Amino acid sequence: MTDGFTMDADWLAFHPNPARPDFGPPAGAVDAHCHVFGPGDHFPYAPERKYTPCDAGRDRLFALRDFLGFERNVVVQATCHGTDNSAMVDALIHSGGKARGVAAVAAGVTRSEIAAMHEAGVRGVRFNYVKRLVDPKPDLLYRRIIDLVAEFGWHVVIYFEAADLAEKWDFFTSLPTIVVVDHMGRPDVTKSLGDPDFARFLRLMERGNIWAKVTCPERLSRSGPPGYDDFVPFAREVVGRFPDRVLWGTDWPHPNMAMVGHMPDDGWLVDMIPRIATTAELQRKLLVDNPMRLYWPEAAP
Ligand code: 0GY
Repeated sequence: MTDGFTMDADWLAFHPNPARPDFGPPAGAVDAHCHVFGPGDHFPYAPERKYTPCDAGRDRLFALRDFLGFERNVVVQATCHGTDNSAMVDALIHSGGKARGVAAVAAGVTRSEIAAMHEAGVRGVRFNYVKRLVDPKPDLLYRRIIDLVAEFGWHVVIYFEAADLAEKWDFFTSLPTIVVVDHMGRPDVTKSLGDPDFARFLRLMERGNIWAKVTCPERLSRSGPPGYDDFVPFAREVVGRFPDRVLWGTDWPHPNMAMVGHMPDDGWLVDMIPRIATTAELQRKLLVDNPMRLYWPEAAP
């Protein structure tokens, strides 16, 4: 590990030497949820952040992409960089067209700022409702942002806790764009598939414009690595029912895992894919067709 670390970090470092996965992703596979952080001395972390991640620059991300057998990345802005998207945009610009991005923007973002990010490869905006990560903001603020980004064909990524979906239901279902739910809306995977909170999330998915990332076993599982077995039925259910509106990603470099207490091996995460998407066709949709349609429609198969 050569990246430097910030002094006040409460990070766990990403796995320095992940296993080479047995599962070979199909040609053109996209890691559709990952991040870049810093390096902090070049791209400072946001003063209002709730955690400080380990530095994890673009070159490490691109090396991991190649090692795991993927061709493209979708780099998602995380709260520790606030609404300064410089590190993410820098990664897109240096990716040779192999990365697209999802930004977090301030209330006063301008049309020309959105246009510049679009030019760099940003295709979505993320609204984060997880209270341990952000202070709540009024829906009105988000509505203005949606009006701006919809003109560019961007979608909205939402991140929330399962228990908060009921309260946000009317707002989420009023959104006019494609809406991508991070980490399946964070189900409690110790419960059954019939749990009311998960049932509510599945009802949300029944709306044609809602997509989901079947991601983050390392955050959601209580049974833990290497198999994260309790996570699997939930992800498999979502992939099986909504095969054309699901995405997968590593979540590298797995920020804020100190609270969970372990750092996953990215090779093991890739080896979970055939347990979640159980046929070659489902795997192709999850890893290639769906993310290409959303992020590289001009090159989609
Ligand atoms: C993730 C999950 C987390 C962090 C963030 O924006 C963020 O800081 O999304 C988390 O702590 O659950 O997707 O990276």
